[in-house]
Amino acid sequence: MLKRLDENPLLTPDDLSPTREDLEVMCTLNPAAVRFGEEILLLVRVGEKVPDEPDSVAYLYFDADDGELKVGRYARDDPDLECPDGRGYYHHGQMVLSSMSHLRIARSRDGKNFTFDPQPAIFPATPYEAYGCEDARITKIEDRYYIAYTAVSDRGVTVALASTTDFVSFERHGIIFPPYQKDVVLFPEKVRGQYVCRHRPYKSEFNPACIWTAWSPDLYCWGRHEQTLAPNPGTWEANRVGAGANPLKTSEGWLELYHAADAQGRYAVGAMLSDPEHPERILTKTREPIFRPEAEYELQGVYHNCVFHNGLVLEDDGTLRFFYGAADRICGGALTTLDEMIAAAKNEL
Ligand code: MAN
Repeated sequence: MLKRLDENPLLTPDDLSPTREDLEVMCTLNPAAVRFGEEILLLVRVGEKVPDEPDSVAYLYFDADDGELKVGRYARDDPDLECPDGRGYYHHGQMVLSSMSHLRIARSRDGKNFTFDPQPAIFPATPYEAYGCEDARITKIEDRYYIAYTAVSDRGVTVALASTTDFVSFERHGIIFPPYQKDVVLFPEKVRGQYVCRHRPYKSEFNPACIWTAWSPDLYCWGRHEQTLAPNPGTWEANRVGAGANPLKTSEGWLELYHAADAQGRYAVGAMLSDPEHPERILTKTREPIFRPEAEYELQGVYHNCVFHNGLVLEDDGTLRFFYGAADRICGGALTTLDEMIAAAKNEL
């Protein structure tokens, strides 16, 4: 039902230059997506790193006091250093990321062939972004495009909001969710007089990572939080769930695609429909994933067995352009239709 594009991978680390000569691009992943006039825009997470050295591991961080990127290092043979997978290291239990991400636009006329802008769109600029800006979602609300993204630092994992009208200049609105939060996606219009979002608090010793719903009068202050979707033990969504791209208003309710990970950490995508007036209530959801890692570039990468979806474009003819990060390394795309995704959410396919 979701047909991978023949052009995949759409974007790879070879498609752009690093922001500094001493760095390299390690990954181009997890793209938000939007139609903007004649173009399809992706807002891609670009991870940069210090090239590998034999005796040490290096990490990048933005030093807000000095306003510049700096490099930290640990000796590879440090007994307190652990490397669980390609995403980062733990030193005395504290995580450092192997790459630092910024957000960059890639443009296309056909939704298949994309070219990166020469400069980043959103680059770490505050203490809350010291370790990077990750995994954006774009939602058009009235005449502005709002971008919710993950801001990572030693202050925790938070969610920041920015907006634009032209995808050239971006206004920052600060942190809208304190730690530990990810996967915030705004609904495109008010529901019963309030803005709505999904968000995803981290797991704790009491709870797994669930999708929540919150309400706001102004997009900045969020309240009336409720849990909407929890992981399902023993299934493809046993470990965690998180919102995908912008919800779409349909005749059957709000249609959303979301990500889930199983007990082994394999990421897949599901679909759900929620009540038009009460989006905190799910009407129906997929029993099985609608998209799971199958292609080589999804099975092998920085983080294996991963399809992470946060970009969706609905065309006037009902075509749905689905964009995703594969194995935390490259961007992919697939095509489906709105009708098929509604049928998938209702388990009718
Ligand atoms: C988390 C996020 C994503 C990433 C997946 C898999 O959900 O950090 O950015 O794609 O993990 O590593």
